Amino acid sequence: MREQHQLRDDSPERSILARLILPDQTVETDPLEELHGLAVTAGTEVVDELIQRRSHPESSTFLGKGKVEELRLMVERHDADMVIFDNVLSPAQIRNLERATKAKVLDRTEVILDIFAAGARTYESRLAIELAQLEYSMPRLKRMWTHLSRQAMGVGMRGPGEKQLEVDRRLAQKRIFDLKQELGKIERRREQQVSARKEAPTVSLVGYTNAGKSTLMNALTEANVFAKDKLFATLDTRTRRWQLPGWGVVLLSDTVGFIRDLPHSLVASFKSTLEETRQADLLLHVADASSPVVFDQITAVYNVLKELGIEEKNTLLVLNKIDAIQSAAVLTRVLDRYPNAIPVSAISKKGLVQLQEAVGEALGREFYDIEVDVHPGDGKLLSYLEAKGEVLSREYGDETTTFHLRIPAGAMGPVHRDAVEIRPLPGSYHALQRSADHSEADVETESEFDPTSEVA
Ligand SMILES: Nc1nc2c(ncn2[C@@H]2O[C@H](COP(=O)(O)OP(=O)(O)OP(=O)(O)O)[C@@H](O)[C@H]2O)c(=O)[nH]1
Ligand SMILES: [Mg+2]
Repeated sequence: MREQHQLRDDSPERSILARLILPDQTVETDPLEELHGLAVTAGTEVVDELIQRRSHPESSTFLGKGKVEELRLMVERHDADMVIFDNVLSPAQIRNLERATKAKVLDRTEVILDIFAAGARTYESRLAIELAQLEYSMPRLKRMWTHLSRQAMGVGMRGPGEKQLEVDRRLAQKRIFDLKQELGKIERRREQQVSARKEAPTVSLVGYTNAGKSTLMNALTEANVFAKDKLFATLDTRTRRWQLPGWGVVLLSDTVGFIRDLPHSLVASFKSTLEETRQADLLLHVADASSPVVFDQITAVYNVLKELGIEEKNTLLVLNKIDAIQSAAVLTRVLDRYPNAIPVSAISKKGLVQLQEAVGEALGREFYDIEVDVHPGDGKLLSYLEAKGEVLSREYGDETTTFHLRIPAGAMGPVHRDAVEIRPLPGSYHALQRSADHSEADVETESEFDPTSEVA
């Protein structure tokens, strides 16, 4: 037995997925699809699945007696290393199931924490995940110790005494305290940094994991952030400048995705990573409209936002992946429930113009449509115009360079001060929501991006 395991050292651990479905739960077409994604992301090979429908969990073993036996046989048949539950289990239930199945038993939270731990790259997110893991495992320390002593001394040996457990618990508490202090410091620093950087309105992408936030960020800003068909591909926040056509510059942030039943400790500890989101002027809630459980995912995201205390923020719902929707009825069903949502495809770029308009409208800022003459040598003003405004054309004269540009009213200060001449263009001073005209680039692409065509 032991030798077999050693032979397989390099190969992934073999997992069996399990889920208990209670009568009041709505269930996906494939109730284990998401857990399958999590298990694979965590690096295991899924070898079998088991589902039980039951009126309530069995208090000691979670599953009913017959199912536990079925699970044991499954583990034996596949020589599986672990069973992963889609539910949240008590430490005692895990212990009893491990005893009965002779395999490692993980619950949903542990797998999510594991994925975060493996993927965390920055100092900040490493601390956050360590804190979440410690807080989650504190009540489970006894079980962890049983594991360790079993490894060291073999099955059947007595576990560590209460004394050792107490020492251990105190160490963990001390570490939790230190981590909270350090994260608190980072959080305050972040808060200041983010608000100091606020030279432009900020928009933050939020949404269920794998909904396409990073892909949308790339499509909108050519940011080249990492996007992948993988749960929790993004764990840190990235901010990029986004030239909103006909509007000006905004800062767009992409951040970690949410998932249902996200451990509370994890949400809390990721507060500083989510600082951009907390301070954003507008949230773009990206949902995967092609998912059969899109409603549940939208609800799950609202729940996390609530937990972060930012559910009241100005939010636009973006229905992504409309290219992957098979029938028009599917999209209609979602739009019936969320009539203000904006259908897009980050991949085919359909609907992006409408999205940009909606964002401009939501941010509701007034802007000037002007011609400005600038000294060609005034490098400072030249780069200011490029940064703050949308340059529609440039003309190089002998004495001056003339820009046709749209620029937010609030950014006009340095222009008034340093430009040679400013000429407002007809109908120039207006808010975007009242404007029906678009820049040339907009008009060209708009017909291509009609979100309602091609969906059927
Ligand atoms: N068909 C289709 N697939 C898309 C679209 N947008 C994104 N995807 C795919 O969805 C998968 C997830 O995309 P990401 O952009 O990484 O998703 P995310 O929301 O950033 O996910 P996490 O960072 O893991 O939370 C990738 O395989 C993308 O190619 C879309 O509009 N249509
Ligand atoms: Mg991402």
